[in-house]
Amino acid sequence: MCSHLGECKARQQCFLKQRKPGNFTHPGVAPQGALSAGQLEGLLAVSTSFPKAQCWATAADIARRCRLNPGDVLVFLDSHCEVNRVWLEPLLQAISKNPKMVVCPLIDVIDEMTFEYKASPLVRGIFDWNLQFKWDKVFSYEVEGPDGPSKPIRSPAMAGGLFAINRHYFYEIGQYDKGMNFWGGENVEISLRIWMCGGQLYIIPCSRVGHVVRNQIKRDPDLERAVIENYLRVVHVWMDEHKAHFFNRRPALKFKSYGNVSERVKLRKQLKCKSFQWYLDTIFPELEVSVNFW
Ligand SMILES: [Mn+2]
Repeated sequence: MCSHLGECKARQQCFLKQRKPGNFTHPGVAPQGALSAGQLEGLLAVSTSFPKAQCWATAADIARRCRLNPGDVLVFLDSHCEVNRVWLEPLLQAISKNPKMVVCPLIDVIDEMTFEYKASPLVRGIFDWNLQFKWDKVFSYEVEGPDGPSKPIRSPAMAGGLFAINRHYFYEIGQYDKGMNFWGGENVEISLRIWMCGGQLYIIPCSRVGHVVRNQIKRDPDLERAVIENYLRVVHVWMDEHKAHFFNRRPALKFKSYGNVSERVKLRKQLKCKSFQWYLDTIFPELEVSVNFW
C-alpha cells in the first residue's frame, strides 16, 4: 500500500524492474509477467511455454506460432493487469480455430493493497435484470470429459476490459457503441451482440490474467449518469419486449433520455441478429427463470 503518488511510482518501478527479462532472481524460473522497457518489439512481452530456457517472445512471435498474422487479434486488457505465464497462446489458439470466437482469460485477483496474486475458481459471467454483471458457478457438465477443467467455458457475458477478439470480426460486428461513455453496460452490450449476431463468447481457463480489484470506487455523478444512459442503450437496442423486466425494477428510468440509437438498431438489422428471446432460450435460460426473484 502506498500513501502518496511518489511512493506508488517508486514501488511500481521496483516491481517492474524485478520482472524485466535479464533480472530474474531465480535462474530457470520466469516471472509471472513482464514489461520490456523497449527491449522487445511492441508493448507486449510474454513468457513463452519454455520458462526453463528463459525464453521471451513478442506477441507477434506467438501469433505466428498460432497460425495468425501479427495484428489479426486485438487483446484488450485493463491497465491494472498482470499477465500470468503462457496466457496468450490459449486465447490465440481458440481464435485461430474460429474467428468468431471471442475469448476471455480467467481473471485472477490482485489485492489492491498488497498486490498479492490469488487464483480465482472457474466461473462464468452473467448479469441480472438490472444489467449488473456478476460471476456465477460453472455447470458440472462444463468441466466433465477428458479435458476436465481446462475446457473453454461458455459464458453468457464478459466482465469487460479483458478479452481477445479477431480484429476483422471486431470491426464487422460494430466495435463498441460510440454513444456510450465511461464504463458500465458496454460489457453486456458486446456480450449480447456477440451471441445474438452469430459469434461465441468463452472463458479460457488455461489463460490466466491477474487484475487489481478496487473495493471502493469513489462516487462520481458523471459516471453514474453515464452508466444509466449506457444501460438504457443496451435495453432499447437489444432486449426487445424483455425490456419490461428492466423497467419493472427501475421504473424511474422509463422516460430518461439515452441519446440516438438508430445506428445501433440499424447495425442489429444489418447483421441479422437473433432476438433476445433466442438468447434467453439458448444461451442464458437462467435469467428468464429468475424474472421474479432478482
Ligand atoms: Mn479493471
